[in-house]
Amino acid sequence: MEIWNRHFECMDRDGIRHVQSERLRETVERVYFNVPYYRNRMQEAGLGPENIQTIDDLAKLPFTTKPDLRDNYPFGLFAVPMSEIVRLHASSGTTGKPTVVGYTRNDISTWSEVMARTLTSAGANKNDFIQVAYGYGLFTGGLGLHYGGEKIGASVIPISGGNTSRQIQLMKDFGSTVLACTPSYALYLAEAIQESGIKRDDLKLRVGVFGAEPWTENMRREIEDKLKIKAIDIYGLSEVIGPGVASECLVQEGLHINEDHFYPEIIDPVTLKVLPAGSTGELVFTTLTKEGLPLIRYRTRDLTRLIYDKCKCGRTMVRMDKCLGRSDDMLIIRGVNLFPSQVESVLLEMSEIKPHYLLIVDRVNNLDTLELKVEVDEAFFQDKISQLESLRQKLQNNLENSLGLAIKVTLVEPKIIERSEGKSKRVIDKRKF
Ligand code: DLL
Repeated sequence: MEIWNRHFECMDRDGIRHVQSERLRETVERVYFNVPYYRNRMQEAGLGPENIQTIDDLAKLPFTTKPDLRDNYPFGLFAVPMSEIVRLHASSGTTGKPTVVGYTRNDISTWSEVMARTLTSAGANKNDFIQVAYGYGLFTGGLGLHYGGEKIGASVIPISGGNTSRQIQLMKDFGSTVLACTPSYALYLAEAIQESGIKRDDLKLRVGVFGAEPWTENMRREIEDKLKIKAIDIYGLSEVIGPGVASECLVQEGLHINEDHFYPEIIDPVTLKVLPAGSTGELVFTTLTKEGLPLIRYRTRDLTRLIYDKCKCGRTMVRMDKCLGRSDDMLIIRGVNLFPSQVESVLLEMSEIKPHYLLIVDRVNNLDTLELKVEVDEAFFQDKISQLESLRQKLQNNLENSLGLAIKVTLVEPKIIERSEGKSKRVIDKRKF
């Protein structure tokens, strides 16, 4: 198994801590002297740069959140003059102003480096054809994969998201070997390929690098079976850099965090205390090398745990578990906590059902209600109404048994639920309207 940057990716733990401490000192100085917001926050806490000497001092510093970025919209947290910024990206989010991020030339080079690591850990190299079906534009997916692909010398196909029939045609004609897109779009493409009549043998696809949204192990299996490829999970967020924060290797046992650039902590989202190694909680990142938008203890809202054992691939970089939800995606239904990914996992256990679904939450007479609309497989949809009813009942029972929650199930015809070419939308919460 190839490793892009053996020096850092396989460094011993003492070495990595040393690098992190040194880079943290530089970052804290950078934000203290260049970003009034951070200087004020540190002064309020009675701290100066001299108080932060090693990674162990990090816990003294206050957290940064998405609302802090919004309050300083658009460029207020940048640590360099705009003349040094060579790229802007933004993520739209659900409410109000987008979150804006800026990169210096060095940041773009760091991003390409971590994306080169990501693609190499998925087994890609200069002989590959990478079909980048993540959206290009303000979203970081397209250009992130693009620069990483060029860095490893692969042939990059910047097709962007959507236009499914053209995706399939170019996949065949150009001989794409690596597919980069969201897992929900990968599944949509897999079904479209089956329907197009193109045989799997006509395609050279070998591996997929999928991320930007939560997806379960069952979903991975479904995509791997349908596309006959290895499906690799890649993670990142615009604020920290975009994709390239963490990625699985071919062992597929957790995502290696590029912790020489992004230092991870796990905190309890309620008490804000750092949790002991191995606990599940909210992931927090401090950037260690970023110039344009350095972030100190940025709360991602993503829930996961960290794995410090050495991986079979030889990399020593800490791994994060597959991230199955964000604290803000968690639904509370009649007091029961539920992540959409838990529902997805149950759906994928049943071959009669497709993992195309929508959860509709409402409140009727002060009581939360949850309805699941889900597609039935084409073959079963031809069945008698009585058979469909027993299928519906079976799914409802399975959901109740696994999740401890009564969910009203409505079966719908194949292809009714809107497909997504990027991040999928699984929940409509009418309580928020
Ligand atoms: O989604 C960056 C990205 C692009 C990652 C392409 C991977 C591939 P944002 O649009 O800022 O950036 O959204 C970041 O998406 O905080 C997570 O909640 C979620 N997310 C990203 N990757 C994963 C993943 C990009 N592999 C937010 N598993 C993050 C679960 C993910 N959730």
